[in-house]
Amino acid sequence: MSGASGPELPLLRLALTGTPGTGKTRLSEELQGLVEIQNQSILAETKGFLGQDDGGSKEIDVEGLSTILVEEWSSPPEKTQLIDGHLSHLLPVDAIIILRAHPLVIDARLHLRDYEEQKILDNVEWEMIGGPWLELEEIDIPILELDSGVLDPNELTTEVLNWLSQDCAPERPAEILDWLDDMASKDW
Ligand code: DAT
Repeated sequence: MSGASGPELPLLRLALTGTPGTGKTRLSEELQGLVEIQNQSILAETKGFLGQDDGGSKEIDVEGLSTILVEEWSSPPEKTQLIDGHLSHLLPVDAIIILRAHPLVIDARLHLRDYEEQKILDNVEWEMIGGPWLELEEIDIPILELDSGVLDPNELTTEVLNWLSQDCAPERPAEILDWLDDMASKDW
């Protein structure tokens, strides 16, 4: 859909969050041109909030970044913005899209990457226990949850655009995906 001029969308800043492997990058590519995509790590680096942790990997100071963004984002953007990043739901955004996928799907997708086993396991567990939802209990902004293990990128794009066109209604999913419940209810 790159470069297409799509439906009129509300001028909001949206987080596109989810466990690594849920398809944030892929969905961002689909939405490119319809909304302005920002990568959370690049945003953090530009603003000086991307540091080095002990293991040498890059770590975002989300609190520091949020503090300056609250001021910078005090008025609406000129174009609908989507901030792609697994911590983007912790930024001062107007609405959140959470991508989910069954832990077994995450496991398979991350094995195709150059990730260490422990990192894969940490991410699979994070997804299994509900991922970003655990950090959103106090937050009172619209949230859309989509399953990238079921919907292909094209279908996800349609869902996102429909939701935005309806001014982010409904504000919450009728039921949050619960992989543990799902597994418990299976007759093994
Ligand atoms: P993320 O950016 O959240 O880490 P990604 O966009 O790199 O995830 O996608 C991880 C892998 O999953 C990649 O191989 C593409 C595939 N993928 C992404 N979205 C998908 C979808 N809706 N259906 C099937 N596969 C998908």
